[in-house]
Amino acid sequence: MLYPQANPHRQMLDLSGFWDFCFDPDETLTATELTSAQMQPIAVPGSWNEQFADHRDYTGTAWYRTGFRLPWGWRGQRIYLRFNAVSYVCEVWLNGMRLGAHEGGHLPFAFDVTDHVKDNGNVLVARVDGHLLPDRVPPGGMGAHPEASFNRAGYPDTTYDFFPYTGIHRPVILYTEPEHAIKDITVTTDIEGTTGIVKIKVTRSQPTEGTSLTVTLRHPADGYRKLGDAVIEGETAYVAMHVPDAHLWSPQEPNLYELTVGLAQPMSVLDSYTLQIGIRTIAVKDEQLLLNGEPVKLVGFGRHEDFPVVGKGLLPALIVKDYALMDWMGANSFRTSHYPYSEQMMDMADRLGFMVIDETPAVGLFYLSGDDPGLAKRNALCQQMLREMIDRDKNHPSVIMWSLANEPHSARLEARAAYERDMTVMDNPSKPQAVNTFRELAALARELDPSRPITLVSHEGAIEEAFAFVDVVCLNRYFGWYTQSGQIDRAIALLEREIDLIHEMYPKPFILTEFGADTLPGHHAQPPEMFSEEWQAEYLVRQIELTDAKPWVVGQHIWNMCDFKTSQGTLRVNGMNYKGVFTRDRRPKLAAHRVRALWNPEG
Ligand code: GCB
Repeated sequence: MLYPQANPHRQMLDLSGFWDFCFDPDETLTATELTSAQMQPIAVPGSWNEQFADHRDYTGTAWYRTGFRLPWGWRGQRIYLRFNAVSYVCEVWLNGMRLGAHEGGHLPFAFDVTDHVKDNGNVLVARVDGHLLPDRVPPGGMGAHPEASFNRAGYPDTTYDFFPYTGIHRPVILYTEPEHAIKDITVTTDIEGTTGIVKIKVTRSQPTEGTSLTVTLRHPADGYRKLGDAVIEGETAYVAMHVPDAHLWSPQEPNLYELTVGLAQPMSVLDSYTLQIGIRTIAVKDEQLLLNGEPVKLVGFGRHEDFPVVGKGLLPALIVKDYALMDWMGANSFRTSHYPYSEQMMDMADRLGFMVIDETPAVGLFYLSGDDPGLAKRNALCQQMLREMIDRDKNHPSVIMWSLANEPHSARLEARAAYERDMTVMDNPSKPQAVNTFRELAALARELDPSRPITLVSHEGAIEEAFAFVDVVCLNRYFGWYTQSGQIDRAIALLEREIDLIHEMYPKPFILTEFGADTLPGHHAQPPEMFSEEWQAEYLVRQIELTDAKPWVVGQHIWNMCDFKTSQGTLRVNGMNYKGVFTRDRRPKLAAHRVRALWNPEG
């Protein structure tokens, strides 16, 4: 799905702004009977939980409404309405006509509204349902179920550790496409010597006699310009271009080329679309991750889309700020924990040269021993979301890996108990349902995109047998925090023993995708003590030093870049996770300076 753009053949109108809004806890309202008296203003994009203090913890149903007029010149085009992300189920009506619904909070969906849109006075209504339920992804509503939440039930009742912000979180865009349109572009790149090979697949709306496709590749810095010839088969066209002395994309030099695809008839251009692309390769060889054929090591963070007042709403200034802070730290990468981030964030990663592990919203997945009525639907949603994520993000050079899930509860209960006794995974196989889920997801990811490695981020407590299906082993570990609290030496010894064992079982590149400690800004202790800035700094530095010493560890991502909001519970003071090396308002803690000295010594 191509992002809407304005050019001589396409137009777009961002409907962000103030919409009308009302809560519907009893689910009695209907799309056509909403009255202005019921409604209050809300900002789109933005989470409702932060805008209305009396509904902070509300994750039920609510209604959004706005109006628009069709801009001049749009008639005669195909017109679409695109929601960039709505959490969680969104059902949409235009002028009283139901357009459809979409499930899943972090990926875009669009409707063809050509036949429903009026020149004047359109009424757009969206019903948003944020219920936390066992058959949703991510799931919720499992209370303290020992197989789903490890007894860490919080309020609101999630199976994951971030606040379940709800609402229209990213822009809503009305856009046009011409009748003969470029529907999709897929770019893959390769390198032969100093020549870049760019393979482009274009899908168009309809095969039409006498139309031709042109592809232009341009490097703005050196005036390089090349035209490619397309081989057209029905709706699909293929172009392969050889770029001599290619400017490769890398974190050090995030070179981007401008790719323009044009669809034309002899006397007129019918459509065109421009995309920024990067020429690079990404591969796993032996125990290394290779970018452009060279081993690369990821340093950076797990993060969240989270900020006061907007919640999970898109905030462009925050994107710029966060990249600046990551750059200051010497980070070169991050994981979109635990859901795909905004398209604006991904564009900026391409431009600024950050390597991204792109993760689906499959966090907190569980597999019940007894009857598990939600499992089939969760699995189907995981597949849908993986498809939608790859479809959305496949052309970003910054995306170097797909992550199928974060911390599925794959361990059998007795295995978890055994793990807690001796802190090794050796004799504790995964639940077969988990293995099946990831066998299928891994196969699907490879079918959809054979060009990128895949991974799965595992929880403690079991041998993650699904590591057999992925290219890179990712683990989150909190020795010294949730277990062996306060004992850094012992934590380091256990961490080393466990990652060595797992590496023996799965000799693949390894990334420590989470390690961290809650830290109250301004709390100091000598000698260091948990929750103090000194403790966090020492804890992180020791784990960085440990993993630096292992050649097969190709990445270290601190949990978390910034403090972030969570559900309330005994483990979360103020309803916050304080593991950030920056505060929620982006001020560095002591650890930021200490880690920066390791990651960015010359900075
Ligand atoms: C984890 C989760 C992450 C949590 C973190 C923590 O393993 O992946 O979502 O926030 O632990 O702080 O407990």
